[in-house]
Amino acid sequence: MQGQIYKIHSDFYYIRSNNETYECKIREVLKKQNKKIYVGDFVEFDNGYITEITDRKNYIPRPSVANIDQVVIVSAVKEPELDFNQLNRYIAFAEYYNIPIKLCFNKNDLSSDDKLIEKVFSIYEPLGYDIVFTSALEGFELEEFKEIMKNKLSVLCGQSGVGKSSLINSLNPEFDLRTKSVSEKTLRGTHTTRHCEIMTIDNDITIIDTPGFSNLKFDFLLPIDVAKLFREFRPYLNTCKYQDCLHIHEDGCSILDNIENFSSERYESYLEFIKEAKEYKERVKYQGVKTESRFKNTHNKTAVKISVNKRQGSRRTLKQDLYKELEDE
Ligand SMILES: Nc1nc2c(ncn2[C@@H]2O[C@H](COP(=O)(O)OP(=O)(O)O)[C@@H](O)[C@H]2O)c(=O)[nH]1
Ligand SMILES: [Mg+2]
Ligand SMILES: [Zn+2]
Repeated sequence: MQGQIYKIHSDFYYIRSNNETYECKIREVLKKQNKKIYVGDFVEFDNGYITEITDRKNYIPRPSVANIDQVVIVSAVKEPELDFNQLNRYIAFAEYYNIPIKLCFNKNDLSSDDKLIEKVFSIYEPLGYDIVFTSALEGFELEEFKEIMKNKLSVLCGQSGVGKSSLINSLNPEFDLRTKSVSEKTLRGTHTTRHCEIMTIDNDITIIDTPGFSNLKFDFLLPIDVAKLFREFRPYLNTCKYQDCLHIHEDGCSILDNIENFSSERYESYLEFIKEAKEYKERVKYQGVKTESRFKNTHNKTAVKISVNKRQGSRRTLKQDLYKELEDE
């Protein structure tokens, strides 16, 4: 039989297949091959055992989810204040994993600041991301929100307190996720860490509610690859005078020459991410591991490969997941 993993709990895998759910374990062979199963994976199973994992169309390593149709990034226009840099970070991560992006700006009832709305549109609309301004509380644009969620498996991400759970509740009145005020959250310092799970909101809307990508630093890729995560830079990337141009202060840089075409918020985020990637490169150099070794294209991005036996530390990082992915290939 075939189905999709919607929840994983220690050694148990929960599968949805033709509107039925099944609890399965994983076959020894698969375990030995060290194949990790993600929520969202399509699998074959038989008699309570998963026998095969279908190739993924995409995935995010942490939280481990696969076969996502879109990442919906939720921000609030107020409470908490809209943080463009954080938003650009989420966007760049989703770009890195090659997953379509939609932007939702919630709590629109709290702001009568048209300038902010104009600014959001002027920055993000030209990039081609669909935008909705919602109020889960007052019911603004919830139909539009529902429309972008239809017939898709969406990963909903965004800072705590922006209204993700409230938006999910608004999609289906029968749903009653717990929502908490921002102050309640900070008081208790809670991070409502739950297992990530595919929620079926109704027949045609499925959602994974997560705080987002757990490592939001760009400390796993080379500086030269950061610009590719910015859609608006892509057309210029091969036209700089120097091939290794990082578009910071170089001569003949076509991004700097056209800087007025880009929003200052976006360019500032770029500089910040570049800094993180540079720190990563320094660290790699310092550890004496091969930096230049093998370049390989994954999802159209270049990643540096480091030999397995030179890896350090036990904590799994995005970086390691990336290496894992390269090795699997
Ligand atoms: N004013 C206003 N408050 C909202 C809106 N959406 C959510 N909230 C409130 O913001 C707080 C956080 O919401 P919640 O859904 O738990 O956010 P999450 O952490 O992103 O899941 C709660 O007190 C909600 O009642 C909205 O559209 N307008
Ligand atoms: Mg929530
Ligand atoms: Zn340049």
